[in-house]
Amino acid sequence: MEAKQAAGTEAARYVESGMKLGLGTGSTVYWTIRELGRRVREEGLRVEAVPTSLETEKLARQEGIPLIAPREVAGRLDLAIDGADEVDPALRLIKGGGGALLREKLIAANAERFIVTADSSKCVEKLGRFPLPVEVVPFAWEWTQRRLELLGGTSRLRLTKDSGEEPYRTDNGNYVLDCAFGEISDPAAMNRSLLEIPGVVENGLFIGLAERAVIGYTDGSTKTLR
Ligand code: ABF
Repeated sequence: MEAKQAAGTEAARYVESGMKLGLGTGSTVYWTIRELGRRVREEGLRVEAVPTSLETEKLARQEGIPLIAPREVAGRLDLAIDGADEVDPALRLIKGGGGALLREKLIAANAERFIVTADSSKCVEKLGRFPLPVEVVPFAWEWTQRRLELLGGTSRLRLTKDSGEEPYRTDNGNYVLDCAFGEISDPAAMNRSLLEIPGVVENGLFIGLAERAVIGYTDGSTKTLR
């Protein structure tokens, strides 16, 4: 069993019948969704889920996992499970490589518990080796980019994979600037600075949201960081 499958499958163990879930995006949480689908079909697991992306919505439907809209969740979600691009020892994350960071942060912030699942290559001592995704409105994005780069780095407008020229659009119709800031010494401060820039909608720094991380290794073993 490879590392992503081990981590994603293990993360599904935290799900109990009756839960309202937030289901994330990416190739690790893919295995969480597959395992939940198996439990729904074979064990009668009763859950309802809010997907964080159109990609996850499609996969969850295929797996027979009942889906609900955010407005159908009276209070907070019971549990959100999602992947990450980087995880530091304090469980601070960089997310958004998959472009779903805004909905992912909304769901993680509105869940009683948020568990992140990743293969061990995502574990870092300091965040920032992975370019930080920042979601920006398309209007005057070049002005926003200039303000972002004053924080000390370079950034690139994310393009669609196929065309290579068209700007990538998030599910919310926005652009993504991938920002190479280098090592981020104070992620919380960086998060605040980014959110003060007009035109920035959200960024991929998840601070103080994850309560544990399920990490998978190439030998199929997993470890839980708290
Ligand atoms: C998603 O999971 C994104 O935030 C992040 O980019 C991705 C991690 O990718 P993967 O699990 O495919 O390695 O939530």
